[in-house]
Amino acid sequence: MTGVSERKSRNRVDSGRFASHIAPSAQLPYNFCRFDAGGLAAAPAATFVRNLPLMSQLTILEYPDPRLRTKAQPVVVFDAALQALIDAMFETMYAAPGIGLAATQVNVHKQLLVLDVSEEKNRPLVLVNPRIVAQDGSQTYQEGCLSVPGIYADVDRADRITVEALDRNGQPQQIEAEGLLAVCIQHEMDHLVGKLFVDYLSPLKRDLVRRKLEKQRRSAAQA
Ligand code: QAP
Ligand code: CO
Repeated sequence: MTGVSERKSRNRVDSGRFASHIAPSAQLPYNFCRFDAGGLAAAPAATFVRNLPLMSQLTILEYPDPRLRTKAQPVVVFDAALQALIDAMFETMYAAPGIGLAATQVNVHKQLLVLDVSEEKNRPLVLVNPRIVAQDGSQTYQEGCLSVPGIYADVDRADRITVEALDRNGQPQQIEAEGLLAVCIQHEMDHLVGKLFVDYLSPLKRDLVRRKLEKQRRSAAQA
């Protein structure tokens, strides 16, 4: 066995992110698009324009897209555009569904990530310009990534971390994390320096992942 697993049911078509009744409008920032009322129930933060919920779904870059290798720059301005980006990232992450999303994955090269590892999906966390200031122990977790759909593999990381970051308003916060939350923060922070969980695998396993993704995309394209 290779240690790299694949969940066929998770296969996802690139352009299939948008249901047929949802028209993406490319002219607007962050791919804002309108959903019908059915989309509203699932919307954590819908904005209304002329009584229509204005939802945002961001396009997630997929491995081996070279833009995933871009190093993110610190956030210096906490303006309305940043708030809109954060909201859109949460909507994209919850819709996927996922537990973490870094700005790099939606082709915004700022040091920003969102996560929610809670069962009830009611503990949203925003980390801006995060720094790990202490770490301890080690754990192995089977990770996945929205940018590497359908692929899961074991990765070793620190078990406990202390992170200093800013929140969505630019206020400093310190987070003590362990277990899944610690894994998720480390995984998302890797994205901000252009690193992916598949980089921890051997070149042989990584090549296997790349070929599995190509195969998935081929079968999705002809479906
Ligand atoms: C990173 O990953 C992570 O392959 C967040 O088809 C993962 O949210 C941190 C997802 C595991 C800690 C442990 C992956 C959704 C979501 C897929 C995700 C897929 C659909 C991944
Ligand atoms: Co990821």
